[in-house]
Amino acid sequence: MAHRRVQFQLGVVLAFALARGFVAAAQTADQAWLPQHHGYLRTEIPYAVRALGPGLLERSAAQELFRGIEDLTAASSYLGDSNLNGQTIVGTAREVRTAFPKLEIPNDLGPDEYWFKQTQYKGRALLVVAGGDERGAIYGVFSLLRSVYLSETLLYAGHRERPAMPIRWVDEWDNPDGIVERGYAGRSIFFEGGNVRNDLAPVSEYARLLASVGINGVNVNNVNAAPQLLDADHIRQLARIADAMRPWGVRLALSVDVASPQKIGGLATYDPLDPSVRAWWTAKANEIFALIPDFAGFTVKADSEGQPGPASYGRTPADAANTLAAALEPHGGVVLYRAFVYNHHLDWRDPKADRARAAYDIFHPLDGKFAANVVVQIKEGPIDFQAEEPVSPLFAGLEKTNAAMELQITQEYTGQQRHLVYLAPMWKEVLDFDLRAEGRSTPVKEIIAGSSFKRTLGGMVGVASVGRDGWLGSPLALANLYAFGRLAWDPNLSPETIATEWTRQTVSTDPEVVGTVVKMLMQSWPAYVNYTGPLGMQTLTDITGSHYGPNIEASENNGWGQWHRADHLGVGMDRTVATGTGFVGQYPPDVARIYESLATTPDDLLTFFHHVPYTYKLHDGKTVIQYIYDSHYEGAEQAAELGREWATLEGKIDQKLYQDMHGRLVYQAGHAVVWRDAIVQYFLKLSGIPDEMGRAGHYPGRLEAEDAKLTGYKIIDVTPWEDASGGKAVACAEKSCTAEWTWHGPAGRFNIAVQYFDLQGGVAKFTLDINGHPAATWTADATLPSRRPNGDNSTRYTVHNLDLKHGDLLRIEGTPDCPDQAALDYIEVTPVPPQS
Ligand code: GCW
Repeated sequence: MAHRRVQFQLGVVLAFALARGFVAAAQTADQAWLPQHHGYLRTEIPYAVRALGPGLLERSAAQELFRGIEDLTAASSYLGDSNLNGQTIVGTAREVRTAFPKLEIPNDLGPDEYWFKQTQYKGRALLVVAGGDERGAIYGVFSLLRSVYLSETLLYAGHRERPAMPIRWVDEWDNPDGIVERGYAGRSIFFEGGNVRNDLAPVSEYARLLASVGINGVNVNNVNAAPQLLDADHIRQLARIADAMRPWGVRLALSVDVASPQKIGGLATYDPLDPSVRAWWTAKANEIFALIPDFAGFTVKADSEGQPGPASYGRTPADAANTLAAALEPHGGVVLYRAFVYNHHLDWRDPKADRARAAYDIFHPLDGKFAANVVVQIKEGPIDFQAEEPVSPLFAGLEKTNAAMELQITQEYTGQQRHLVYLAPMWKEVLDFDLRAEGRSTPVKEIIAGSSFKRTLGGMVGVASVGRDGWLGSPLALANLYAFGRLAWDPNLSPETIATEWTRQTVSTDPEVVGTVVKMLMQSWPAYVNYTGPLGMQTLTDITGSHYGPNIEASENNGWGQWHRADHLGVGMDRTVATGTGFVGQYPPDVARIYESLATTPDDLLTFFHHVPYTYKLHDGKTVIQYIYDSHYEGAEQAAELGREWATLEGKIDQKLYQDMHGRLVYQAGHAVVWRDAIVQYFLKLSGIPDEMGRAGHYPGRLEAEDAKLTGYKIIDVTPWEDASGGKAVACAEKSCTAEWTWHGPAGRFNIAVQYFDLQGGVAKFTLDINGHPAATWTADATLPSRRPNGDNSTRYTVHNLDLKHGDLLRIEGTPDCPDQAALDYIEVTPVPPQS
């Protein structure tokens, strides 16, 4: 009998595995962190797995558990084991109690909560996974597998967990045409050509991946919402997405344009207080829920960056949110209304104007006016997902309103997945930050979980913007998606613990490998802050364009308000109450006191709160300008170190993974030098204060392209000037061009780094030759932002171990591929250290 059951179960699994094999050609959850076929453990888990109830979610839970056991134990060689006498069951707590009345199980499991334990029942082994509801059963299964895989000893002791907060969503900024806003991993997994894609297998896999870390909702479309998604035909299409995610307990949510009643409904108005508008939303919600009964709700971006909003009618965000909320309420849906509302036409000449103030100024006065099923979704910082910002004061400014924290998993301002930046340490700082509302301890994690102000709703929303290219493009960037889910489940986990869990599941269990990868992950965010914009200056990037390479003045003299106010004497924005914009006064007094005073403001946020001269001394006595120089040299060195650490893993990890990340880290080290040089030379020129260490403005071994003997190449000014060494480069408008230098240094062995601009839209070719002998040939085939040479696309290619002697001719030949003009900035000749 037992034997037959196993055979049956294996049949189910086999069918499932075959289906997965089909998916595997495309994109599967296993590519991220779910273990596959490790054959890692000889576990004592009874093999006969069954779900107690008939529900869809429980079926997924049971299948996942069986599949996991098979993976973990290399099942085929394990069938004869006596453990087959026992059984493993998955169900809701209620079902477990009915099936095993004598079993002691917790009687108070809440929604999404789980408990698992391996015990004996009537003399046979019994492993129970019980959920407070079906979703809890799924989470229990993933947690059980993870703990077995990570060799945690939870199985026999019994283990119970519940999520810290009810809303654990990801937002995708996908447009119906298949383009993902701020996505760096290819096209949408949801949409193409204006419609939902036919093949939703990757969507199911994504839901499975999300469920494995407890994420329970996905908002599938861009917050700059396309209104047509709410027409009848598209709602039918969207129902297919909901169907694909439902088996994993992941609910669908949608971004809506508040002007939809007018844009697609044919009404003359979208005034949220107009009865016809309210009726329209009610009918629309009914239509959605008829096809998607577990629809999660709406996300709203209104009166922000050109999106229509209630302000057009003199109405408030609460008016708009409550109209939508009333339509969703009878069905159990929620409204996530984004606090990212600000005027992007600010007057930059006004010293009191301050974008950072906007969210609090607009939403705090509305506290208490939002319906019970509205959640105000607040970006973690007051500006916009910068590499470093203070915590938004609005978390403390809404005591009678549900709040969720929005953060970005996709690395818009943090290297766009081309740079390794593990963001969990930054998120953790925000979660742990104690805002001291009402003069008591109110860390952000407790506010958004609802406990600080006794709210029942709240949570975390991560903008993931995944795509078809390995979910996030870079394999190590997936640690961010994993960390988001884990922190939303339990914000008390440490970033290091999470990184360790992820690495062990994804890369290797070899302690040496784990140690190296975790170290790299933990170093990566501080490194990025160092080379992009320290002391609270925000990411010093092209804020009106790519948000990627260095462009220091892009933030200034425009209405977007991401100002750092650098001039020839100093840098920073005075946001104090006494003399500045008053932003500091939005924090509760205990925190405001710290930021109001220069003496107590932490160095890493100094210029966010204060305008200081370059000669101002930080807490350790170093001047601001010297810190700018030092941190950039240190940051670039830290980026190079990441690559060196990864190099120690060759042969110890999957070769494909090794190669993929190796290429990315080499690129990152080169781009960190671009960042370093841009910011250092900019502030050197602006301040006129030399670097005590003598590095700024001096580049040993660097031979500028504009100083070379040029054939065909013409000298160009690069914009912004700081993105090229000395502000100049050369570009080729001929079939091919050359730049030639004579080596005047000593004889020896050298590395030659070639700094060129890899423009979009063409694949230029480069050759380096020495005395007419080719030393290296490569193509500029990366996909980087911008079609003009600048810091977005300035790229470094290094040729190693070349023997040079005095008088040698070093020549670069560039072959353009329109519009890529094989532009060149410099070459840099560095002696190879004797030991290598
Ligand atoms: O960070 C900015 C992004 C926009 C985005 C906006 C927002 C979806 O540059 O691409 O728009 O934030 O969060 O609404």
